[in-house]
Amino acid sequence: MSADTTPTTDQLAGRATTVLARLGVDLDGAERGNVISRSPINGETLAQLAATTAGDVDTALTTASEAFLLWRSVPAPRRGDLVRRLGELLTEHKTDLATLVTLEAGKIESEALGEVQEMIDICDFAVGLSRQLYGRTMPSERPLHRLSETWHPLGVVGVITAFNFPVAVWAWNTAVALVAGDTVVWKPSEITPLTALACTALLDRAIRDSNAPSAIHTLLQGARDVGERLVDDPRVALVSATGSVRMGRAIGPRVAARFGRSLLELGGNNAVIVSEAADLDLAVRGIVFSAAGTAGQRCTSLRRLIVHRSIAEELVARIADAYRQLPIGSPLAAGTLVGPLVHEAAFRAFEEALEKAQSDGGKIVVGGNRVLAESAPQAYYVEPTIVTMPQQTSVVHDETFAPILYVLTYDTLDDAIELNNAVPQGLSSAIFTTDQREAELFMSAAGSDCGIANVNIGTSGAEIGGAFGGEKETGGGRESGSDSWKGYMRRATNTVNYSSELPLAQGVNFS
Ligand code: UN1
Repeated sequence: MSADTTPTTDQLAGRATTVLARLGVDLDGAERGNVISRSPINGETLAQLAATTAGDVDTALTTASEAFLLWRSVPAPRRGDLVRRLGELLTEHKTDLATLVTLEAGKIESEALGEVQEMIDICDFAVGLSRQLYGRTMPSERPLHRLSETWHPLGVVGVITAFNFPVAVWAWNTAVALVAGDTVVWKPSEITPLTALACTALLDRAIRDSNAPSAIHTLLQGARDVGERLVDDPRVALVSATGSVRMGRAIGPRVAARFGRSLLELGGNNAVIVSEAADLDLAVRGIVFSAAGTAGQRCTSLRRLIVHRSIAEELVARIADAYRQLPIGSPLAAGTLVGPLVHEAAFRAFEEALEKAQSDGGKIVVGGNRVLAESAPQAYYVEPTIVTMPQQTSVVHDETFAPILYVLTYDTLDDAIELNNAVPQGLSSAIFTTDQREAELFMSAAGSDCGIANVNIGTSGAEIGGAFGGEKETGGGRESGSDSWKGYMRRATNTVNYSSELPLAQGVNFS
């Protein structure tokens, strides 16, 4: 366990101010209000910022709508120039932005740097995309006719992001939306307002450097009411929201009621199947990173281990052994692998889930405790925990945003896949096996029902090149790579007649 868990508030706030200044944000001049940035490292306040008022949201949507009229006509490769510049600035300021992610979200240095790298990667991807917004040409059934499709910018995109990936998920949406010709209004988690200020300052610089219209991106700070305005306003063509299933349940129907588009990336309840044919060394490493990394606070975090009965004891013992050696503590301390939970409510959810699991017959193999409470009384550090469960009870069906790994055993691969699919969420999943038949079955139509189905890799840590998202209560949205860009554009089908006749489709005669 790391000792350095109690940097003083002055140290943390001072560090945040210095880093923010280098990123182009001056907190001294900012208005104070009730958006509070509290560092999970010691639970103390880093800064207090003013929330965006209802009037400001309205103004932002008006200017974003006006800017859209300009931006949509800028050639897509020129829009790519802006995103290239953003990628350059992110590369230049990678360490500072990562430090801010550590201070505000509690991520260890390597994971915070990885998150910023994910932003740089999506900028690269989006720049390439700016020359590849391809439509198709289809054979027309009529002579001397051409049938094709064109992709056009959609409008204002409202981006709502969560605390746990405070910068990368914004970048997935914003880089792609901007090359698609959309303008963006961003409502970040109210828990991470400083990282949002920093991202906005970098993008504003990129906008200035590339002479793009300034209102193509606006930051809106605040709580739920700010997000609700985006959800209900018909000027927002697409609401792309990352967060809990509860939040998605509120957003989806409201956006649909006004025929807006939504892209939802909600909760996961991700499982790994470990078969008899698994390379166990690989499995242990993959499982420990996915389940204990980020203190279990990724939507892709591993929550369920479905292991073949014959190897369950050995595998669980090996993972438990690795867990006992995980350094828990301040993410600023060198060597820490498990940082804090984000706040007290997350700790209460951890405790409650463990109580429920035990009353359902679960047995804690390792972990289960809060640590470092004396040196950091306002912060919530917990031991990554393994619980063996007699069956998949309701507590296992819930996503608890904390490092709890439930262990279930299976006898046949069909049973394992059934367990994998038996939860309401459908984000990420994986199998560890060296048997190709098992791997293929897991990825087949009769296999995992999740948006991500991996082989010999954990459930978290996806690359940006693939489409990211999942099925069922995860919300069905896809963002980041592959053809997710289509969600940010509208499609027009074009039929052109270059003959001197007017033949009707389907052979209809109307003469
Ligand atoms: C999230 O937790 O909301 O696959 C996103 C991963 C990261 C993204 C996670 N690339 O774990």
